[in-house]
Amino acid sequence: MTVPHQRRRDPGGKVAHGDYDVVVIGAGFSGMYALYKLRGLGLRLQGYETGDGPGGTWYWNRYPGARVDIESMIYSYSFDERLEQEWQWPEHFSPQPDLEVYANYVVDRFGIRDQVQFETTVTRLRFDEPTSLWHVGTDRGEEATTRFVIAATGSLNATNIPDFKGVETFQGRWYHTSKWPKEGVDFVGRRVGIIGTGSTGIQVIPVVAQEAGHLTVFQRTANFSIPSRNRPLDPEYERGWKQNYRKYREMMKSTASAAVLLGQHTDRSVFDVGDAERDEILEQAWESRSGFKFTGSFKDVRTNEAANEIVAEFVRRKIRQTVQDPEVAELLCPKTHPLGTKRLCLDSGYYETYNRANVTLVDVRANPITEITPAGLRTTAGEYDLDILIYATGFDAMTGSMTRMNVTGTGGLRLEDKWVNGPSNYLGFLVAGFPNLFMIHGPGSPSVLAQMIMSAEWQVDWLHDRISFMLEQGYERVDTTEQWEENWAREVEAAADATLYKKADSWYLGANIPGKPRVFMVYVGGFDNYTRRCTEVVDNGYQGFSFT
Ligand code: N01
Repeated sequence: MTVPHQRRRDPGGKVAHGDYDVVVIGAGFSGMYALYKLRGLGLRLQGYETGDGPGGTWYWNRYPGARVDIESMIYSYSFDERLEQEWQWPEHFSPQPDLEVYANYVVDRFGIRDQVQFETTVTRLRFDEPTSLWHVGTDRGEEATTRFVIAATGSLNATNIPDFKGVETFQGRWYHTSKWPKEGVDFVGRRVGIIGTGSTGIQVIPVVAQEAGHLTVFQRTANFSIPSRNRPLDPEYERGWKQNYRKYREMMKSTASAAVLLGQHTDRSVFDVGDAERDEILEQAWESRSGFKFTGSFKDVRTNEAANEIVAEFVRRKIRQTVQDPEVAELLCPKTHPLGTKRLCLDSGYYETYNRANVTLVDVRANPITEITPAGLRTTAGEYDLDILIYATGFDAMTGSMTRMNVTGTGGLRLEDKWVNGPSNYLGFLVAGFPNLFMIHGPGSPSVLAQMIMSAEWQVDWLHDRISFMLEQGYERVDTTEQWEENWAREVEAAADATLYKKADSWYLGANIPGKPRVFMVYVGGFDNYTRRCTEVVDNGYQGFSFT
């Protein structure tokens, strides 16, 4: 449907078009699709992207070993059947370079590239009440006005470098994994240090270990990881997917994770089987080639602490069997949180890496890092001389990309002030006092706990329909209220309370950033329930939305 722009007027009757109808911030997988999809409404669209190319997460995280932990046949766009059929993934779990190539292919194939101004960061967003337009300022000193803003800014975009004393004094080279140089880094013969053993650390460590003269890993929290058993994509397997894509995509939509891992779902409890049978099931899942199939072996791993502990102990046994030095093995055994309550990692030879003579594991929980020095790093137990220091220290997740953008809503309300006690919003989309500003993968949506390409497509389609509705009805503004935000916060909290997630000091809770309010920021009730709730809200007469 094409909607003429003349429909929209300011309160005085003058046309208040703005420069654009929709500004999309970010050209990751969500932003790219938003620009494509909204074109169908005949709107004037503009994208902005900090990087010089598309891909978002898969543009920035180009550290060695970066790889998606969802199967490539699943982790891909579903909006165009020809794209599904013509694209060939070389590997079962795609490495970053393949995902970046895919992103570039998509922006060219669908004419999206010209809609994006690359190498441009949005540094300011201000809502102008008289005209109901957003003023968008960039680091190039430009300012544009637009009716709607879609913040496709990513859940894991705002880099976290811990506030160590002396970070800038280090005389060697240092990098955060998510701002990795395109030309790569030469580790040969170097003394390399890595801080962090989350999903990123666990991927980068085995690769760097193969090149470095010596690698020292500074671990604060041991994490659970299972082998990815990555391999070239089997042509037979690919054919099976391509023949059944429509059916599989529909199945994905009806799952909590927006991913279908064939044969994964079970109603079996850990306690329904005896020890020997349980071990056999876990052993098969461990050896299987389906990644997260392991956690799907039993239905209660995410919800029952005793069930979780049995599966966690299975993983610890694997670690003790793999790592030759018993002290190192023990240090690598996660004991601070239930399995899966921090992102479960998929690795390629992570635990085996600690059998190498050139790798040392340092416990910075027992002996915290006190200072970065010109020569390296100091902990309460000693000093480590380094040539290269890698921060695999994660992100100011879920909220950082929004609060760092300098966003001001109605009545001069600043987003970072509004969110001082946590990221209140409605359905993960809309923040009261910030009309016409929509988030994709916002806090309070399934975001990182569902397959993000499919959930982005679903969210964009949903927004498309809301914008279309507003244009048809001649509405200029949509907002929500604090009451509806509170209602949604209760639903998000209740979903988390039904699981073990809050038992970990994770970034899902904001626990990785000192001073950040502890609010569970991901809707863990499942993609299927989330989409049902959003649909219900609309069907019930746009509950919680106020249109002007
Ligand atoms: O970040 P993290 P990440 N002193 O926050 C440590 C996605 N992802 O980049 O656990 C010492 O998980 C911190 O220690 P602790 C995925 O969703 C996906 O690894 O806070 N250490 C932790 O070990 C993932 O969850 C893929 O005690 C400090 C590490 O740094 C998300 O991105 C691949 C410290 C940070 O881990 C983030 O993962 C990669 C300090 N002061 C990432 N501060 C795939 O698809 C922090 N740490 C496979």
